[in-house]
Formats: sequence, structure tokens, C-alpha cells
Amino acid sequence: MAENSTPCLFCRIVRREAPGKIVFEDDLVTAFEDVHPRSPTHVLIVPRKHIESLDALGSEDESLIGHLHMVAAQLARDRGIQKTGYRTVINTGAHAGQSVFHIHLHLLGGRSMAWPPG
Ligand code: DGP
Repeated sequence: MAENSTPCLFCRIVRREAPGKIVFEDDLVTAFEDVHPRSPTHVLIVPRKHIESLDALGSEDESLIGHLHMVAAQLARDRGIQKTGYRTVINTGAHAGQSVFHIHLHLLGGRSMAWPPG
């Protein structure tokens, strides 16, 4: 689904048309605090470009998806949570519980986590 055919919540946060606590931004990505944090650190790193999900990635997005992870690692270091560890997650589709169809990398940390996830 194209960004213009449906108002996308995360596109609106990126464009500052919807509220969001933005913690980092560059030419490619915006990172903001999750509105329902599941851990002391819970940041969403999203591409500025609208891409629905991991399943919708094109080969031209290969470096972009790497960049999301580089930003997550830097934010984790900025917060000192690399010392204890953290989790990065991309939910894709119904079984994974994806609820916002603009790809986003969750950065979760600041507490210990169980495995496997529920
Ligand atoms: P997922 O289930 O992987 O699609 O994660 C979507 C996340 O987005 C979820 O953790 C809650 C978060 N979220 C939903 N609506 C908003 C919003 O309006 N603002 C912010 N900051 N986060 C939101």
C-alpha cells in the first residue's frame, strides 16, 4: 500500500504531523520512543521512506535495513544498555503481531528478557 493511499501513522510522525518523542534523525531514518514501552528503553527506528514490512523490502533497500541496525546499536551505546544487552525486533505480519504497517525496528533494553518470545 502506498503512503499516499492511506494516512500512515509513522509517516506522519516522521513528518512531524503527529506527536512523537523523536530521539534521533538523519537523512534515512527517524527514531522515536514507543508510546507503549515494553522495557525501560523501547525505541522504534523507522525508515523515512514508507515500506510496509520486511516482506515488502526491495533489493534497493538492502543498505537501508542495515542502517536501521547501525542506528539501533548506536542508540543502545548512547544509553549504556550495550553493557547488559538488548534486543532488536522486527515484527512481520499477523502471527508476529505487526500492528503498524510501516517497517520499524524495536530496540528494547534495560531489563532482562525471556526467550523464546511469546
Ligand atoms: P508492532 O506491533 O511491531 O507493529 O509495533 C508497533 C509499535 O508501535 C507498538 O509497540 C506501539 C507503537 N505505537 C503505536 N502507535 C504509536 C504512536 O502513535 N506513537 C508511538 N510513539 N508509538 C506507537
